[in-house]
Amino acid sequence: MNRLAIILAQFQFWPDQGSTLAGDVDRLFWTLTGVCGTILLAIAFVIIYFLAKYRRSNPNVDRSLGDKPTLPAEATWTVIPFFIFIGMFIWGSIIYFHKNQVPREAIEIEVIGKQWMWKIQHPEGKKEINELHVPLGKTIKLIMTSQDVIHDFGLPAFRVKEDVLPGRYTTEWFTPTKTGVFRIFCNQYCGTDHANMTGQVYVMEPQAYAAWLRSGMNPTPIVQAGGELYRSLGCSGCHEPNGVVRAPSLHGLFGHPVPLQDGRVVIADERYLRDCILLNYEIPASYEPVMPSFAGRLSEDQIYQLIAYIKSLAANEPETASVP
Ligand code: HEC
Ligand SMILES: [Cu+2]
Repeated sequence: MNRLAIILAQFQFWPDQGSTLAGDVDRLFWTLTGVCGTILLAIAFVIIYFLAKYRRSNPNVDRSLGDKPTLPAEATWTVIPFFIFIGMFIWGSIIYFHKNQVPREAIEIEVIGKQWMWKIQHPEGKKEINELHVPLGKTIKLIMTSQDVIHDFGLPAFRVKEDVLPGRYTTEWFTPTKTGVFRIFCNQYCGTDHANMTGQVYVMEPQAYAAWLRSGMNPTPIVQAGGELYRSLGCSGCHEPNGVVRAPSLHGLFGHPVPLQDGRVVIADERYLRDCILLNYEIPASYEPVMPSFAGRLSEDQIYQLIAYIKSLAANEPETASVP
């Protein structure tokens, strides 16, 4: 088949409903379309009707202004649509907030966009390009960044898309509800080959996914790779007990609030850890700003591995662990 034939064969008027979010988004979309379409048709009908009725050549109509008060009619056609549209706004907000609230229990998968491909890595270390294998019914959280320009990881069947930006992390999540092959698009124009920056999501039965993860080479799990970096880069020399300088312990740090020297308190999330390693502009209170910047020395993969390792330090910690 040539390219055009492939595109035509894959053409879908409406994407599959492949995630828990899809039904919610579609109900809202069709309601919006229905309400707006109805109003459009009603107004168009009235315009056409009056055009015909009050045409200049028709002498048999009453053209006087009349003396009925217009306020009740005007109030009605203002107040009723007001509540309809505010209602849809609230409905849309509920779905939006739900979409932006990442569930705690999720499989975290790394996504790196670059001109013009998607590089993906699973926690167990398995890598893939322009393909994403996920298990059915499990919540997947994608932690995404870009190596060059702004991209956008779009998964129409799951009704999620999110910009993928250089220098920071963005996330998106979904819970697939049916097995199959679904499409990945780059949804942000990113240069010449933007239109070819596509791929496939394979939603598999959990056992098949587990078998797929085990197939092929035996890669290093991300957390383990991060631990190795943590030692080889000398992070452990400062951050572990008896370090060469007074540095905060990273055990139990992730997900907790950190008081900073400038008085702010920030949550130690992926963004914070990334900026600590690369930018050194947020200094935790009561520490000297002596940590060297690692900007330019680490690949995106390595930064992600270090962060995954620091996250694992928090997960293994007892609940009582507090932030230094
Ligand atoms: C020379 C010692 C030293 C080295 C090497 C070092 N750090 Fe640090 N780090 C510090 C100090 C001191 C602070 C607190 C003051 C600051 O931010 O400069 C800190 C702060 C941090 C913080 C913020 C901690 C908090 O409690 O808010 C993180 C995260 C961090 N470092 C990660 C790393 C990682 C990852 C590496 C290795 C790539 C590393 N550090 C290497 C000394 C070091
Ligand atoms: Cu792109």
